[in-house]
Amino acid sequence: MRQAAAAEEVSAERNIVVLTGAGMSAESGVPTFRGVDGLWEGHHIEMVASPEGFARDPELVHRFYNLRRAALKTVEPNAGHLALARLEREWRGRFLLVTQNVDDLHERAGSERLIHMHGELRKARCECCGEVSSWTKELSSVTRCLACGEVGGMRPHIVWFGEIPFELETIMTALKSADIFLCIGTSGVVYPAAGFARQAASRPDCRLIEMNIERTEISRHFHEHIVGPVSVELPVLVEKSLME
Ligand code: BJW
Repeated sequence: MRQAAAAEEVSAERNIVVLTGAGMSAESGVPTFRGVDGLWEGHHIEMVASPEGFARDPELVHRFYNLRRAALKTVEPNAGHLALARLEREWRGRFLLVTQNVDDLHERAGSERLIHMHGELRKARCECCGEVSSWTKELSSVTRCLACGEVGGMRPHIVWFGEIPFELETIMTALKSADIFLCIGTSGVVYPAAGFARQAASRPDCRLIEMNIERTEISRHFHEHIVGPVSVELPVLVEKSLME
């Protein structure tokens, strides 16, 4: 692929919005959603990541998130996460990293200007009082809220199907003035994130770059495609982009 061409475009422009998906963390050992191992204990993601699924079987949903929260202790940021943190530090214009991922690998790599649009595994929310708190332990149907004391209202601070993702207004504003939209490791099937490329493309001068190991549902919207794993391709793109 045309790494050099993509890098030239990146360095020449000012405002960049980066969107990451599960492919970003795949090489760190965090499973993707729609790969060959896309089922969890035989359940489709919609069964365990929806308000209906939670109402039907809260303990199943808690177990799904408890296991994934615990698994965060066994994974580390990869070279791609580190490259994005470097891009943010050394970028001369406005920078915004939007992730669909609920792991904390971007922040552990050093990213700061970061939106978790689908929530965070290491946070919990009380449906009784609305308090959002850091959470590294297990959650269950009998967990007590540390803020209001109610039992039974605690849930993962995660955006499930049918719920509205976080900070959409900030994201849309950034996309409207983006000179570059870099989309990394997402299959482009879950909205509204899957629509960000079209939104960015509505600004005629915006360059759209997609990085993935394969073509996706939204590939047609992009001007450039970097085909390969993030741990290899992102450090190369960032290095070239930051060279004067
Ligand atoms: C690599 C790699 C490597 C691998 N290097 N690449 C019908 C039509 C249109 C929309 C809808 C519809 N019916 C319902 C909807 C809406 C629904 C939706 O989009 N559903 C679709 C499935 C059809 N969306 C919603 O409900 C959202 N809310 C909403 O729409 O609210 C209404 C509203 C919005 C805006 C304004 C007003 C109202 C909420 C979506 C919540 C998504 N939640 C999940 C689970 C929770 C988080 C969790 O538990 O972890 O979020 S679903 C799951 O999918 C997760 C992910 O963030 C999300 C996206 O997945 P992602 O990241 O793309 O992963 P994969 O596995 O699909 O792809 C990985 C990619 O990486 C692949 O392409 C690989 O090739 C690549 N790759 N290794 C580079 N090394």
